[in-house]
Amino acid sequence: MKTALILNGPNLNLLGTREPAVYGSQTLVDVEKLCAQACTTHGFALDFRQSNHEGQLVDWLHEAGRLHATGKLVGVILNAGAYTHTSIALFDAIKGTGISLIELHISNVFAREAFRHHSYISPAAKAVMCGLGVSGYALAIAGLATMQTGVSA
Ligand code: CA2
Repeated sequence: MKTALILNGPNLNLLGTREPAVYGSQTLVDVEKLCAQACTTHGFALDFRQSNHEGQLVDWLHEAGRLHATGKLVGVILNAGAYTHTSIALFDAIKGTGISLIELHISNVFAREAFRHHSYISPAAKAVMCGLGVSGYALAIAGLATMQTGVSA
């Protein structure tokens, strides 16, 4: 069974506790449950993580690259939070790994402040998804299945 690695960046541990009009009322634990269900549907093992630290996310992307090399990784879904808009280090960590990586945002970043319109992640991602709320995570897992086989369950 291949693993879907879901990485969440800074402040996403606060999901469901503030700004419900932007991010909804579900917590990160709820999102993990939703991802577990989607992974069961598609026959993937789930590895779900969150960190507020850029270097930790870089280390996890390196780990994903090593897992990809063994053929045991179906892909990565990355919500890098605000690091999306600032981090060349995350771009460098993804670039050249060959990982199927989907960049995900809960909110529609293009309908928000101008500083959220640029992403350092997008040029290194296979796909980008935003504005679908937390259900975007389940849709992105379906997207990994489609990328793998060309067909979604
Ligand atoms: O829409 C997204 O998923 C974002 O990646 C979320 C980031 C933001 O900086 C990006 O521009 C778009 C912020 C995550 C902060 O999450 C919170 C959740 C609840 C309460 C406070 C922060």
